[in-house]
Amino acid sequence: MKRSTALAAVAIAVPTLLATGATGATGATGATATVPEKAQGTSVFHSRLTELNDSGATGTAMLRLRGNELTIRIKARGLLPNSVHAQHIHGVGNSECPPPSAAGADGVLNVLEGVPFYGPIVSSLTVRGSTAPSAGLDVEIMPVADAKGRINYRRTITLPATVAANLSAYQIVQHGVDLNGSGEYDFGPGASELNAAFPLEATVPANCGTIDHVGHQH
Ligand SMILES: [Ca+2]
Ligand SMILES: [Cu+2]
Repeated sequence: MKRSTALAAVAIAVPTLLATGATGATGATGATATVPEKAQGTSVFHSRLTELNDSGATGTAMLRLRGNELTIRIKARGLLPNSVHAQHIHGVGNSECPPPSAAGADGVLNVLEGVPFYGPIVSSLTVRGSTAPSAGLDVEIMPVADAKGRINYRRTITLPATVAANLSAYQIVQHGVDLNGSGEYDFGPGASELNAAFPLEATVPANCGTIDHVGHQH
């Protein structure tokens, strides 16, 4: 329980660091602004999640957007089993995931080293409750991989209007990698650059995928 207590405590402190640039996001219970007639109908998107940090974690996401309402399904595998994995939509409208060289000399790509590429959190893909950027590391409501390292996630959320209007320029990122192969998150590889009370392993990105538009439905 010691570790989960630490994770919960840090979840309060870290989101402000992760959420820089995300001011103006409205979160799950955002405004019900009217959507222009031409924007009605459903847009369909796909994302292929490819590993970062040699995590072996891959996946696919299917996204259906109507106005600002997003139904997202993520199927991922190869994640650290029986462990929580924070996941988010990130971006600044640049449609980019970090290259291996972004990891720097130590070979480990931490969250901040990825931010110039995948951008800040714009929506937290929690299992319930808030989807605001400020919930970015609220591990109590983030998905937990099963005993085989799989996450099967589905939720309908409300996106900030600015994100919904340009969804194909954003990315999906899942976090948490057992860098030292110990079978759990621990402090062997060090503490998170976001907060020293948090294991680096719990916050490093495990995969990233750009969101690609595949069509419309009416
Ligand atoms: Ca470990
Ligand atoms: Cu993230």
